[in-house]
Amino acid sequence: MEWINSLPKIELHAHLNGSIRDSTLLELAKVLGEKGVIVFADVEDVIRKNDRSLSEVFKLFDLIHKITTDHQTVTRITREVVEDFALENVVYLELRTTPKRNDSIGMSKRSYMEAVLEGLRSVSEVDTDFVTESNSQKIRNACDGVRRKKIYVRLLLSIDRRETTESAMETVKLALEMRNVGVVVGIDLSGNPLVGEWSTFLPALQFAKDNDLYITLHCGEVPNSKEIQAMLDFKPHRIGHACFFEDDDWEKLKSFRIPVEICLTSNIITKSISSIDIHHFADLYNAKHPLIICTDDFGVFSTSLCNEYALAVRSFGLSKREAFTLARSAIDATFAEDEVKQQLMLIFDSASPESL
Ligand code: 6MZ
Repeated sequence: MEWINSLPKIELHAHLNGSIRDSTLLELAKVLGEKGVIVFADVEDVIRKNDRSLSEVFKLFDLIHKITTDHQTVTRITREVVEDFALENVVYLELRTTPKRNDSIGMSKRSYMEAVLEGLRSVSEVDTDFVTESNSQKIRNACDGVRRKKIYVRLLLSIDRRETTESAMETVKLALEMRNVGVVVGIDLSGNPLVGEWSTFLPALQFAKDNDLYITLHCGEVPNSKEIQAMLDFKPHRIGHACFFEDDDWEKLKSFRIPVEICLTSNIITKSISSIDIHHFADLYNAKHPLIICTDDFGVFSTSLCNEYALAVRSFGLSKREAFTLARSAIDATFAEDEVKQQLMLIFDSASPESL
């Protein structure tokens, strides 16, 4: 399915530290192994393992964070992730990451995010646009005369479910400050779904919403009907996963028309969904409910956005035109400014399914 590579695509659910190239992770792990900070062989095994339960995934993230959480590495992985998405024709990327504090290396949530911004600035393989048109500091990499790929990038700051209300609030305040730069558009709630209480995060999320930040929630990644209902009642602008929804939840989701970020490979590998043919993609798609195909963690799950589209096309019998329409429909679900949405429409209009 070569044409899937040429299809313009929009990625709305990608975690920075889940989207690291294996080669980069192994290289970094080797250096830390040599310094005696970690045992390289342990890391190699975990990194190479493709089949992981949800709880193993979160153990892996703890390991990844040990390897990646210094300013220089955060900058590097941000650059590589943006380049990798652009190279598979992602034209708009909403990348999410959890701002981290680590006093021992002088890292604050703010300096972590500055390292991410530095990563965006350092992209050279492709043209990036990550500040709003109205911002006079508009940064655009020079075009080298050859037709280069161009990607719009916006950021979501994630709140990890292990955080306290105060820490979640700090992230929201940081997002509000960084919104002025134009690149940060919203807040995500993620992390191990078996940890933490909705009531802990609600004050910070409500504050974010009251201040017009967009909100997306990991919702229904494990069975928890009380939390799912409370999350839907909060009316987030999007949700991710929705694997363990019951009839009442589907009814509410559909009546509120909340778009769903669908991560097929992630759901199958973590066994949140037992087999692709019973995945809720089909029901939502047939109901014409807004949904977006996403990768979640392309490094951890060894996938790509092309691969996710190919899986959807194969599993649910989508035609080229249907896949194109689905990819284009993601524009409405982005948290981008209207001006960017219009640019994205032009990009899709200039790439009709017949021309792929
Ligand atoms: C819930 C997930 C996730 O933020 O350090 N994360 N949270 N469910 C998932 N499905 C498998 N995949 C990733 O990226 C890694 C962090 O993203 C969240 C977890 O909090 C993980 O630690 P950042 O860049």
